[in-house]
Order: sequence, then C-alpha cells, then structure tokens
Amino acid sequence: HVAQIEAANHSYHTLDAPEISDADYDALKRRLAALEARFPDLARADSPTTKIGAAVAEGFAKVAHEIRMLSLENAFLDADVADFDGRMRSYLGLGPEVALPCTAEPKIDGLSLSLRYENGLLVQAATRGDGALGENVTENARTIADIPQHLTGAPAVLEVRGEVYMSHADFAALNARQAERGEKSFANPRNAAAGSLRQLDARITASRPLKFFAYSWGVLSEPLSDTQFGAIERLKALGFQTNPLTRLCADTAEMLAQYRAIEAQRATLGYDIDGVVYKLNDLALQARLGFRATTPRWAIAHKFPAELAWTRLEKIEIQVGRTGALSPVARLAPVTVGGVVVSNATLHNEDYIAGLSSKGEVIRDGKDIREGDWVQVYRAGDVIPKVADVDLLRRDPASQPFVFPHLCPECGSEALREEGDAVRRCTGGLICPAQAVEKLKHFVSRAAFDIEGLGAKQ
Ligand code: JCF
Repeated sequence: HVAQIEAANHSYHTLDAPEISDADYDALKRRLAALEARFPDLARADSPTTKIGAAVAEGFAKVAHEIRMLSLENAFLDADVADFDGRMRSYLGLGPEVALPCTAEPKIDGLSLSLRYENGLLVQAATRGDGALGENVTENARTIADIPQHLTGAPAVLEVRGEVYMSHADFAALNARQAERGEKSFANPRNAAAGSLRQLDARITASRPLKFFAYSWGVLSEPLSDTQFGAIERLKALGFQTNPLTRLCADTAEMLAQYRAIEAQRATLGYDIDGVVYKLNDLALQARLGFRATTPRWAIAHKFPAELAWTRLEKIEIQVGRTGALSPVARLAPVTVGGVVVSNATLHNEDYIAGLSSKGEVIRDGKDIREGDWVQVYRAGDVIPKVADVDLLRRDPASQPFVFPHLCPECGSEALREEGDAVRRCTGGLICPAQAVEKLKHFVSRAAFDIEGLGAKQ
C-alpha cells in the first residue's frame, strides 16, 4: 500500500500525470490507515498517512551535507598550473622524476547538485548551498532525464555530485516560450538552470529542459575506484552522463594541451563552460593532500580569459525591425571574444550610443560611441555581443558624435521617439519594406502560428 500510494503521489504531484483515480487513491489511503490502526507495530514512520496533501510550499527543507560540497581554487595563467603541480609535489615530498597524472575536464557553468542513492534508489537530491547546508530538491531532480532514479551494481550508499545545466538551444527555446507567455525570461543558461531547479512546484521543473553531468562523489559505502579517471568511468557505467571531453593527462604539458583543445571547442559545445578542471588522478594521493578551508589541494579550475576584446568600430548601421524600431548595430573589425569571432555588436539604442542608460543615467562615464572609435566588445555565453567601453585616447580628434537618424533609413518616413520610450520608430508602417518583410517573416514563423501564444501575443 505504501509503495502504491507513493507511486500515485509521485505521478500526481511531480509528473502531473495521475495514474489512478482520486477515488481509488482515497480508498488505498483509507485501507492503509485501517491496517496501521490494527497493526501499529507494522506502521512505517514515513507512512503517507502521516503526510498532509502536497509538499508544503514554504521554501525547501535544508539538507546537511555529510561531506562538504567543495569549491575549487582558480588558476588563470599556465604558470599557475605549473605551480599547482609544484605545490602538490612539495606537499607530498615527491621529486620531479615522479609523474603526477591529472584528469582534465570542462568546467560546466551550471549549479552543483548532490544525489544520494541508497541500495540503488535515489533518495535525496540537494543543492550545494553554502557547501555545508543545501536545499532538498529531490522531487525536482527526479524530473531530470539525465538523473537515474535507480542504479544497478552501485555501492549501498553512494552520493553522486555533478552539475545541472541547460544547453544554449534549450535556453533560447525556453526564453522564446517564456516571452510568448508573457513570463520572465532568463539572463543566461546558468540562471535559467538555477531558476528551473529551484521551483517549489516540481511540475515546472519537469517542463524545463535540464541536463546533468556527474563529476564527483560524496559519501560512499565502498570506493568507486582507486583513481579519479576510474571513478568517472564507473559513474558512466552506472548510467550517468559524464563529460566526453574528460581526459587523463600525464603531466602539466598534456593538461595545458587539453585546456587549449577544450578552449578551441568552447563555442561549438552548445553549453556554457568557464574553464577546465584538473584533478590529481591517484585517489590515495588526493587523500594525503586533503583540503584547505573550502578547496581541495588536489584540484584546480583553470579559467578561460575574460570575454572582452578591443577592436575598431568601423561603422554604425541602423536596422529596422518588424515593429519599426530603429536598432543601431556596430560593424566591427573582426575580433575573437571568448573563442568566437565577433564582427557585429548591439548598440541597443540612441541613448546607449550617447552614454546614457534607458533610465537616463550616465553610463561608461558618459563617453559616447563614434564611428572609427576603438571599442571594448563584451560577450557572455549566448548573449549578443555588446560594445561596453570606448578608448578616448585612441579617438580621432577630428571625429564627430554619431547623429542618430530621424528618418527611416529603409523608407525615408519620419522616425519618431515617443516620450519615455528609448526606441525611435519608423512611422511608415507597411509602406516601409523593412517592416513589411519582417512582419511577413514573423507571420510565417512558428511563433506566430503557435496557438498557445494566441492572446498572449500582441
Ligand atoms: O564543472 C564544474 N562546474 C565542476 C565543479 C567540475 C568539477 O569536477 C568540480 C566542481 C566543483 C568541485 N569538482 C569539485 C571538487
């Protein structure tokens, strides 16, 4: 009865897909209560009869991590990685003749999660929180396809740790869906993943495209392996997704080579990473090295350089959108930003070019943006690159401030800016070829035909 009721609870509350009728559910629960009244010694402490309705909607219960969830020390330079190797050697009293192989894997930009399995069954999922105390998100984690609900051949107690993340494609589709429904969109895939996992209603989490990579472990009733690489392979064999770019490297040179290889693939991976994690492969040596306050001595995160670059702004062009909005775009001398060649960046609107925010506040210390300027380009994850700063020392003294057009560059109609609107708009309507084409494109797009979007849209 207990198992049947729990299964019914799960399909009803978590999956939003009831498998038995309400009447059958109530009958089951009454029969269980009657049995418990007759044989109180057999009643389970966690019986569904002791619980009231759905989970309480008052934040998440806290979970104490038996083994703290760690963060990683950062490295930025190749020399920092060589130092990491040197520090481990001196701590262990090992000379340069001994090899210290390490694993190298992409550092996923998501949020960490600890999954506890007992006798192969997923019994708890907890966020990292402050490392010592996390949030109980078990029901939400059960809705993630990459997270197995049961394992075969696993240690009796196994805590698997890893990263919950969202792919670029899923993030873009989610944001489009959110916009269509008039709901808030997310700034980046990391925020979208965190917001989706930390939902009090697991049915919302279930509707979000979350993924999971396993890369570590907490409490274990027996070791997974005697090496880091072996442990990851074991997690993979148990049914977890592990990052396919994980490699075992013989020395610092191979670690740096894998760093370059991962960096080169960064833009085409389809999900955000912010560096490469190296871990000493030998788990006995890991144990000897131990921890500082919050970070292990046997691991380090080699971060990618900031996604900023300087280049010349060759031209400012104005694009006209479906609604007639005039959007300024910077045409740039091509430059690599975070592993991607960028030759266009958004300038947002007229005020942004002039050095004002959409609320009229001074930005960039009031520096305006001009054609011919040297500009700093900023790119974060999937977001459209933007011009973040201007180098006044390299500005041509003969240059002039950009004059934002008051006529539509496509049809010549007047372009007006309404009081309180950051955007200037072409008044040409369907006379304007740009608006006509963009409207037609929108009309034939899936978004415009999405029945669910009707009413919410326009
Ligand atoms: O991908 C990550 N964000 C990531 C984080 C990968 C790892 O191997 C980690 C981590 C945080 C802590 N390992 C530890 C020990």
